[in-house]
Amino acid sequence: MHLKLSLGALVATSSLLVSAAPAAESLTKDVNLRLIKTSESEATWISEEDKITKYVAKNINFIDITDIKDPEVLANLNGESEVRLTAAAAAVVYPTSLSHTAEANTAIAKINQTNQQGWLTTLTEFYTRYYRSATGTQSSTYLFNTITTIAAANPAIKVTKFTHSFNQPSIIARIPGTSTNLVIIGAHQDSVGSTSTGRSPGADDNGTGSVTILETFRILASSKFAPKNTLEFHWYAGEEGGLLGSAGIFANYKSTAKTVLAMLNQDMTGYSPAGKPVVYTDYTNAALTTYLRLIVTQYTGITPLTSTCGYGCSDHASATSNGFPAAFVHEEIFATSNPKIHSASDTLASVNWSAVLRHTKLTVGFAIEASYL
Ligand SMILES: *[C@@H]1O[C@H](CO)[C@@H](O)[C@@H](O)[C@H]1NC(C)=O
Ligand SMILES: *[C@@H]1O[C@H](CO)[C@@H](O)[C@H](O)[C@H]1NC(C)=O
Ligand SMILES: *[C@@H]1O[C@H](CO)[C@@H](O)[C@H](O)[C@H]1NC(C)=O
Repeated sequence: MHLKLSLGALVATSSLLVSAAPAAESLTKDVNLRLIKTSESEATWISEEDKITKYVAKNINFIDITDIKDPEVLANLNGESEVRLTAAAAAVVYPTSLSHTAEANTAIAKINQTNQQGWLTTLTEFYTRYYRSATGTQSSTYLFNTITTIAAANPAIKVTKFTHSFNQPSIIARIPGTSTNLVIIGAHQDSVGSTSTGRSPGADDNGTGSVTILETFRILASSKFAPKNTLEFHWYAGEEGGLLGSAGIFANYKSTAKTVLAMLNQDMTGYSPAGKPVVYTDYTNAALTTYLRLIVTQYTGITPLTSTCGYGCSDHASATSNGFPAAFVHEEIFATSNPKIHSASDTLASVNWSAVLRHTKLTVGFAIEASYL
């Protein structure tokens, strides 16, 4: 069943649409349908499996809004108004020069890619990290245990699972600061093949993002880095199902009035024929993105390219729609991005480790610089 509807009707009638389905559709199937958006103006009810075979496998981005109830967030997702930042986020002035380069360079010198290669090897050995699969739960447990072991270096760090309506939890590691204001660095942990049951090593998409932020976290944990702002590392579940994990977490942070000063999405970092990181300018915060460009240039020695990524492209969109400033740095321009993602060919062997290193450097730089905001 596909229903395309106008955006005005969407919020008011979304609960009616399921019952307005053709009589031939069984109730059981209706209950399992999901409402997805592929643009500000389009929404469609489809099955879980269709999300994978008709959208993910064809690289059509979407946001699953079935569980999003906040009218302000829905209005943002419908493009009905300019996204309003929370007051605390709007008050942030991002510096125009960097003042913690010595400290960041010391941390960057500790990057150890042997760790990243080991973690990514294990992540890609799960048959799939699809968020509704048994192996997707197991891969999340592996990640949680790995993060917990790393966190043991600093008893102040808390590692928690953030659970969702599906079995794979997101994971949050929190390094408390002297302020409760948050700086968040995220990547998604799940993978998907061309069907929900297909093999999906997901090495680059997005295993590389996961190990990029994991090594950053390891360096800060092992040095007992004590930030001013509280630093959180997020490994989102269910990104491939339409940004599900990040939507759940940022809805929770909005409803509990958390102050987020910056969110950096770090995703797909190991494929870079052009040899330059790319900063995306859509569904991101312009001031934070300018600051990110400064950080990328400083810590990689490369002026990043600029591009747009489209609607529902990745987890930064969830931060943005909930009123938090977000930025996204990616391995390549989307048009020439890794052709192997979402297939059995997205393997460890095709990961470009020098590109992962570059992204890890800028992530460490970002974590340290932004912790002083
Ligand atoms: C991994 O991250 C990308 C963004 O880099 C996001 O679009 C996800 O859906 C996932 N892979 C892709 C490009 O589909
Ligand atoms: C890098 O990590 C590996 C384990 O993953 C370890 O055996 C090795 O000693 C580390 N190298 C350095 C220079 O710390
Ligand atoms: C691997 O990444 C590096 C660093 O970004 C880049 O310069 C190089 O061209 C890439 N190699 C391939 C084969 O894509």
